Amino acid sequence: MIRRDFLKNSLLTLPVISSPIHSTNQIAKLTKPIIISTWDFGKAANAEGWKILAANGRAIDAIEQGARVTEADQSNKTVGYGGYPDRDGRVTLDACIMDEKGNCGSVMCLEYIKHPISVARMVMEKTPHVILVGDGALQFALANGFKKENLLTPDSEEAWKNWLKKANYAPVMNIENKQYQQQPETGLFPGSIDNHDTIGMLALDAAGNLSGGCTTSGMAFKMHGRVGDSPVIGAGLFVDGEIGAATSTGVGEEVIRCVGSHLVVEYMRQGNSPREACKKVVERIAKRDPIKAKTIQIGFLAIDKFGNYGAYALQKGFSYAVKSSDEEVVIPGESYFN
Ligand code: SD4
Repeated sequence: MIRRDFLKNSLLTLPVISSPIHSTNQIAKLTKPIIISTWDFGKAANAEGWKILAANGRAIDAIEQGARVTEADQSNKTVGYGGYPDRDGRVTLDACIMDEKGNCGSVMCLEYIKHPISVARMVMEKTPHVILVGDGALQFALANGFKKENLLTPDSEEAWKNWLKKANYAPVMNIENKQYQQQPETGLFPGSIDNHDTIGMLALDAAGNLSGGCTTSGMAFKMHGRVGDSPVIGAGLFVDGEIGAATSTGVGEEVIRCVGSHLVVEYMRQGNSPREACKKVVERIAKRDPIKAKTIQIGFLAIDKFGNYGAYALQKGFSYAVKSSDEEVVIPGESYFN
């Protein structure tokens, strides 16, 4: 039998592999490449990542380049350059990146470097470690050619000085419900519901490989040294090339407590759709502390290895951006509380 016939015949005898069916009876379709990101501003980050994906590039490169757009955007007060400082006036950044093989890198409490996502990638690729923190992370970045820059913009400095007048340490994030919003005079979230948050990005490339990244300046006016979920592998980000990937935004402490992104991926492993998996984790958070859950925002975003995606948040106001060859959209996230 010539090789072509052999292949044809053996394919005929192979069991038919049906599309994966999630428990919602939603039939998964294969969408790749695709890139998704938290919040409305994820659209600009996706657009940059898409350039790489559309040219058959790697998901990990799309993530890094996409995240850099948000990190460089000084109008975004919770990521990178222009991010709000901690209560001592220091801008400390957290970021991590992960690929489909479980390779990952993270930096925590990194000062003076505009692109922590790229430092995280370098930790992943150039060291035997996963995490570098604080001064060690800075030394590593400088030794690898990153430039030391002042990241505190006049706007963010002014917001911090306003905050100092009362120094009200009650971090509340992105809650649309007025009753839970910080008052504008605290300076905590000027513009209130329009405050922007961490970017978490997930991408599936044309070769079917998944990667993710997450980058943030963390909670505004946090204690110096405080690190949230964003750079913690498993909490703010998790990628399993055989299943899917997830990322989070919101009050990091609560996400760390349940190792949220890893949990989302594990729920997907059990057959839940990305949306259902995110919802289950949000429900667990809400159940653990129902009173606190009313006062904070947490959102999860997930994608499976077929390119199906979904999200779920505690509160209204969460959104995410999607870019594939079929669509370029910003989608309002569903929420536990309405
Ligand atoms: C943190 N999760 O540092 C980050 C902040 C954030 O939406 O996501 N804001 O806890």
